[in-house]
Amino acid sequence: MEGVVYVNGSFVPAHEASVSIYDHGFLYGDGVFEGIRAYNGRVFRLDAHIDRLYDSAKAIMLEIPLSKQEMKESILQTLRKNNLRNAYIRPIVTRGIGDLGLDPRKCPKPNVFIITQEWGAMYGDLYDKGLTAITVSVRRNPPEALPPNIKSLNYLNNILAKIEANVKGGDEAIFLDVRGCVSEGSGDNIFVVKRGHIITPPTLNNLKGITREAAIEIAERLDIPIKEADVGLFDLYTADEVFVTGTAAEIAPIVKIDGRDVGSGKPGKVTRLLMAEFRKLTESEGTPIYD
Ligand code: PXG
Repeated sequence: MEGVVYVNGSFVPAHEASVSIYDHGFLYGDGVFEGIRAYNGRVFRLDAHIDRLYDSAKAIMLEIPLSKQEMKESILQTLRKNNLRNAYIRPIVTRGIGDLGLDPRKCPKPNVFIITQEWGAMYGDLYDKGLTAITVSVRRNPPEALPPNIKSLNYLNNILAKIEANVKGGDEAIFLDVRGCVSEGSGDNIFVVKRGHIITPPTLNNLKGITREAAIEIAERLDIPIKEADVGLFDLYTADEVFVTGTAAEIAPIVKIDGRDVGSGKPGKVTRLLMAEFRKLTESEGTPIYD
């Protein structure tokens, strides 16, 4: 915990920043967040992340006490205060302090935090070797209960999936939805490649990932056929390639699922091409942090 973090308009040493035990973000996971990356002095797809943060907040009737422009400026300022160029950025908006009841109307003032930290590759040498994945027994929250598109502070569904992958020896968990269709990873979206065609599940049962969107754009630009369609376990087990996308994970190859080799058991051609193109994108676009 180094540097400073943003707390409701002030900058506070990271090790001193705290939330009240009466904050409903702490008591109930009542709040929203984002995970954003900066590469080489530029914030990747900042506007898309801010739009998603405000959409998540709107879905839970949480009014963020900053305009989008103010939020954007506060994020850039936090990065500047910490002298960061390659960073992970975590804006968090909680319902704020209330009483021990659930009712959000008892919480008059949302709390806004922005944490930034130096950040490199999440999976280290696994980008070359590929990750192993486990399909987990816990199902992704159905949209009828808690829409996976709300990036809320309640990540227990994802944490249960991660625990199961950890216990069973997988680098990442793959969720199925309540129908048994493939949903997403614990913190990333999923794609399968079969005979040169890429398929990814529609975003009713998973988060509308910003890296997912970038991967789709890249595939379209390279004329690689790509479509959204339901994916089953059979499709996963018999795919030529599988990869996941996320702000933290970037684009990462999955080479083993539930003990079965994916294709050759090595990162495939399409995945490696998308990884290289994604790297070019993160290095060339984004909102500059410094003049
Ligand atoms: N699905 C879920 C459930 C996520 O949490 C993604 C997909 C990818 O979305 P983006 O927009 O980042 O391409 C996420 C990403 C982690 C971690 O430790 C991941 C996320 C949030 C917090 C931690 O891997 N979100």
